[in-house]
Amino acid sequence: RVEKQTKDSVTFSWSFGRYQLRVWHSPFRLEILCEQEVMCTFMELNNQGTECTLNFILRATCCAPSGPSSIGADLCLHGFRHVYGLPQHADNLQLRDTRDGEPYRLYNLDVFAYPLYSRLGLYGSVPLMVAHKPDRTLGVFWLNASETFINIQYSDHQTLFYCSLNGVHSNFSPSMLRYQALPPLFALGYHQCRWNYIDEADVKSVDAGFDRHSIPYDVIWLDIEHTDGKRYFTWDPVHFPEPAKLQQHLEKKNRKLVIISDPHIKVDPSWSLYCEARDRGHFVKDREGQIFKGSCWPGESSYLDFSSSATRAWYSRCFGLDKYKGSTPSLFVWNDMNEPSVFSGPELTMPKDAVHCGAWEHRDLHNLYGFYQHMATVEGLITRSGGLERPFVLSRSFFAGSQRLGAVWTGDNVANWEYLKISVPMVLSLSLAGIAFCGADVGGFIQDPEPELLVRWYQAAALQPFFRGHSANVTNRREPWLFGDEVTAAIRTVIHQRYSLLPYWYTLFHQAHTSALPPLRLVLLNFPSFYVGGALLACPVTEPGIQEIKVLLPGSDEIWYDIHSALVYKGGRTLSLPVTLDTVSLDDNFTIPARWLGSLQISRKFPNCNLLSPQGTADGELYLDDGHSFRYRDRKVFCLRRFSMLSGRLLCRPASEEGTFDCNTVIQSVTILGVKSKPSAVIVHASGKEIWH
Ligand code: NBV
Repeated sequence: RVEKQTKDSVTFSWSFGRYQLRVWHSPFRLEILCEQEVMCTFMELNNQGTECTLNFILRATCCAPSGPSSIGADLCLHGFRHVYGLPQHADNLQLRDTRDGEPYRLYNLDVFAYPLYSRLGLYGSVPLMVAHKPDRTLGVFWLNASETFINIQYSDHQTLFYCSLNGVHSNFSPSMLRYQALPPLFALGYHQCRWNYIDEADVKSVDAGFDRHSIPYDVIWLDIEHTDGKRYFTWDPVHFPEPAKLQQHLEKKNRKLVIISDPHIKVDPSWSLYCEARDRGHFVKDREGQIFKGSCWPGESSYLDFSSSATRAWYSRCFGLDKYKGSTPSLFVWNDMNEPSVFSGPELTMPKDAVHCGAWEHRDLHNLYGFYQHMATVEGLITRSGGLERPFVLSRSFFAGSQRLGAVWTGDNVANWEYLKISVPMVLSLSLAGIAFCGADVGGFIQDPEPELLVRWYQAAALQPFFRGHSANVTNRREPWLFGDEVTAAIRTVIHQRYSLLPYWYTLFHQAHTSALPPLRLVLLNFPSFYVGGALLACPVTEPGIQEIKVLLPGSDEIWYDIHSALVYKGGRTLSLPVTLDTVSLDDNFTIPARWLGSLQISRKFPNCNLLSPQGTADGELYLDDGHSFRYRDRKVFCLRRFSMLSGRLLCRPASEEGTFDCNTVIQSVTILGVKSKPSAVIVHASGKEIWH
């Protein structure tokens, strides 16, 4: 409502006056206030005389056929000195002052072995910045999919952003930005990938290797060589003659196959899929109106125009079980090269003047190209199951909203310690920007990791949402059992630990799905520590030869338990924990705060239940459903339990009136930490009935 009007300004307010928007007419600027305090000012540069606030400056710098298409803005955030976000960059978590060099760039590009500590745009973009100061957090979201540059200037009182974008788009709607998709449970397990597993026998032998070494895993992946001449939706007839049988072989053990499907289509008039796409007008055009051609893995290729809903619908149908020969319901998909990568194009991507449906130039929607392929693939998998099953699709390129589609990863990293270290701020920055299902290739994609690095990478990645080992074609094989018993044992321990925490991860994804809170959360100013949910503090080892790790335990009133030793520590102090290769597993590297009832094991091999109770109280949730279908959503077939510990009583009760799911799960054991003296008796009740002493 209009709260106040003067000759210079008008003030609107909402939420009972808590928030206000004040518009000044000369010079024009906008102020956003919270509880009477100005948080940020838009167009403050117009107001030369006073301190800078938040400004957007419109500029026309580029003359496309459709006319000038550049827009600029600046804004000032008052009292904020820490700003995060704007993935994807291989850089520190906190955004830097850019006066010393280049601005941050958001322009989705295929950058092999990307340089570190760089503001160069990588595979995906989320134009969201989050600023934080005590008691206040503020987000700035710039909904535009064109090439974007952001300058940042910190001062004692404020942070100033300048954004400029080369283009104006979009037909993108904010409704696309809703919460994280709930992944199928298997997708939170461990994934084993390589460019490439050579043939069906190779896949089966790697699969058997996991069993032989008692290492759990859920998914094995096939890269581009599985196809017939890089024609996606086909199989190499020599190396993969019986793909459906291969999937059935895996499915018997409840394991899945993921195959790669890139957005470029081989120009091959003898291939029906190419002809269909060409004849139905599904390719991007060049500026002359001809089908755009560029080179990629198959040689001369054309690129599907995923910005067109008709093209997306056609592409989705290509995943139908009848159409995609050799596919079964246990096949899932990986979209790579979808920035898009064009080997013959400027900066290895599509020329900005290529033309999409509706006469949009590529420059206007560049950062959305991969998002739209991801969307079409997801729709394809959902449709394939008659709308019943949850999809799993990994995409290299992404935009704001990609969290609704599936997972992303940090692309072509290198097997060295610096890339392990940078993986932490990269996944935290993605999480902060809402892209919660993310991870980095374990071990580093390019080059060969030394065994110590490989182990440390497994230990760090097991604490990140998407957990996949992957390696390039020219690297040595690196299945977990190839480096001697000590390394195999360390990797086995850490993957087991991941599986024992799967119910926790799944519950965190349920929370992300319903409230948008990401599983990975920042511990401000405490790198490389981060929270996994509200309960775990993780501090991965990211340097070689480490014998001791220092962890700052947050919160002076908080009580922390070492997950391994159950030792109790008070927050607000820095702990030194001893570290060796074989003892450093997740156990040694993180502690659990007392407010959560930990790892209630629903699944597979490692039943346990930890109850963590400082001062006799603890509280937590557990979410369960069938792990794969939409029945949790459509028929409310799920179970959400709340566990609370108070005055020596542990209560387990439904946290939602709605769900009905007979999960047949029993709690096998309960561990209570922080008890001052040995209990004299333990009594267990079920439905009001005492059942055990
Ligand atoms: O398809 C091959 C690779 C893939 O393994 C990797 O994960 C992607 O990021 N792909 C890039 C293309 C070739 C990279 C040199």
